[in-house]
Amino acid sequence: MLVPAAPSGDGGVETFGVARVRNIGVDVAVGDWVVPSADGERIEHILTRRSGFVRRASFEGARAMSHTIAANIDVAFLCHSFGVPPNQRRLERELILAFDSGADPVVLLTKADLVDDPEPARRELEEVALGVPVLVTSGRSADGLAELEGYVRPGGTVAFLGSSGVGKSTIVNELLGSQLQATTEVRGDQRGRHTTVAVQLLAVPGGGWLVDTPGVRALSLWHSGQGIERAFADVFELTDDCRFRDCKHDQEPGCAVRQAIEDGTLDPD
Ligand SMILES: Nc1nc2c(ncn2[C@@H]2O[C@H](COP(=O)(O)OP(=O)(O)OP(=O)(O)O)[C@@H](O)[C@H]2O)c(=O)[nH]1
Ligand SMILES: [Mg+2]
Ligand SMILES: [Zn+2]
Repeated sequence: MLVPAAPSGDGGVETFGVARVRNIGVDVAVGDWVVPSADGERIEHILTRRSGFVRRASFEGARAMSHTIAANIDVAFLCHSFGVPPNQRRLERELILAFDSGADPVVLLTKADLVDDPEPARRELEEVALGVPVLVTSGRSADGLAELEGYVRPGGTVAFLGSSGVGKSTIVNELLGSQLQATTEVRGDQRGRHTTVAVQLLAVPGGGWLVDTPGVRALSLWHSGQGIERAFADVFELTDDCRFRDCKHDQEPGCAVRQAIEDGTLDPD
């Protein structure tokens, strides 16, 4: 469950005696830094999080439980595709969530190769972007990728958020320089297929970390009894119904996410 902290060079040495969590456990999230026990079997201590993306987890009694899906994110790329009309409302909700998380948001307009003039859509998102940079990029033509690389710094963590099919994993692969993350053709209506179904922490060869996430349909605001909280919806809600708590939504029996994709009940938008 634990992986060494140092991603590069010598096969991954635990330089400072801390490791980074790749899998979601009971009290840890993807991106957490932890101190493992000497035998590496247990977590002795979880380092204080600098930032966290939170979602509502299952209701226990009348109480909504929150659950951190990614921790210690420095920069959150809010990904929107030129393949669909710009969605200002969605971006507004994403910005609230990102600011809440403690990460610095950056808006990413993907698939620039699909349009002749990127300016109209870019301007529309910029109107509601509250001064956050709106970058134009294409994973296919590699336009704008150098600018993205500037956000990936040794020790820093960049997360990709956005609807299924906008091209998150394609850009992640470009930045990694390898096809680690699976990608799938979008449907005719530009909707994705939920190719990525679990949050993934990936080490960039030159230093730094990327977090690839499943496409989420909506980002909901919810009431916890202690105020309004903001959370991710859909894919993450389904994971509560998977048989195994640490389900990777791959080949596990009783996986609610795979089932919903097969049934067509998971809205890919
Ligand atoms: N034209 C064009 N197509 C792209 C670009 N980037 C990705 N695609 C295509 O869009 C489809 C979806 O890309 P993915 O990278 O799987 O999208 P994703 O956001 O990771 O989707 P989920 O994992 O389902 O959330 C694939 O067929 C990609 O080849 C791009 O810059 N231009
Ligand atoms: Mg993906
Ligand atoms: Zn599952």
